[in-house]
Amino acid sequence: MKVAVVGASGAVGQEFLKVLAERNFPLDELVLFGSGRSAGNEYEFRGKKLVVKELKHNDDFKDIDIALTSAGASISKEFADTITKYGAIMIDNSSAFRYDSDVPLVVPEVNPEDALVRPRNIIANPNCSTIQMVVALKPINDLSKIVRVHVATYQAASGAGAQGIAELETQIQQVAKGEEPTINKFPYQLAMNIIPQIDVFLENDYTKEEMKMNWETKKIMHTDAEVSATCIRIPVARAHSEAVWVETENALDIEVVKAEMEKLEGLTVLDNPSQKVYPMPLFVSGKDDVYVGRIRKDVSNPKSLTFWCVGDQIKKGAALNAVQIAEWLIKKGEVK
Ligand code: 2RA
Repeated sequence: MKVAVVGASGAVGQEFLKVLAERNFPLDELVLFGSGRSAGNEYEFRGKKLVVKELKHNDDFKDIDIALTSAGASISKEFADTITKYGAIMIDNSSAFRYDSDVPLVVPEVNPEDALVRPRNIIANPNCSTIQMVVALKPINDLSKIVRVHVATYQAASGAGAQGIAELETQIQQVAKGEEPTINKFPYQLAMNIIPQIDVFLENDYTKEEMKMNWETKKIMHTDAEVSATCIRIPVARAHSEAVWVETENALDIEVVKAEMEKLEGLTVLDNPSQKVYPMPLFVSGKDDVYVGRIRKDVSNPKSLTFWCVGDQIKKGAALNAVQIAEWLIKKGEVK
């Protein structure tokens, strides 16, 4: 098995290396690709030094079985044919193909079978904020069809990549010293602040990040349920949090919901209010699972319930989800 990581020097690229090593992924060879700028960078994998090759339109992908790509949408679009033309399966973390009808959008806990139909040999990895929410929604939807979802997200700085977390750290130091904070990546100072904008505003006054949660949830869950999201950037290093309100066709018993959530592999229930037990980003950073807590009936609507969920957005929200798709394909004999 030969695996490629495209965008190896980025935050998600580096996480791919960690996750592949951690899970003892069954590969014989790992090849790293990157831009001209990152070509030549060296990283260690299973005790061996690997050098990043420049991504080019050539035959470098001839023997690759699986390519894990996270180099931005324009690179994914430009190189998709080069990557897949000899049969490599491209599992793409960018937004380039998520809404194409001939590209499945997959979260292994929710819709793994969709990965079997991939006419272009491309599988898209959803946006991080959607992944963690649909994992938590899956057991609820199995009990009673979800009619609508309201969600407010609290997204970590590292969702904006390595530069995002570096900017937050610099700003925290600057603010502590009484200096003017440097602002590049985020629209405003993030340290000591929260910003109710992630990505650009669209015509309906939602941001693209918010509409991704609507579009992607429908595609992954095969549902017509509408999702109304407000996505907020908060000064947290890693792991996104979400407050979610879910309306179902039938009223649900909260204890049954909790029991079903507990059964889903990949979802951990941390919910004991009297003991102050609930998930928080500081403690979920670096973890594989999506964590849920504060699960309760919505006092405003008998057919609605509400919960809080936290997931490491670089791990389950990106690299781990892609690697789990690859593992599922291997298990199903889809990788020759
Ligand atoms: C963010 N969801 O947190 C984005 C990254 N895909 O900025």
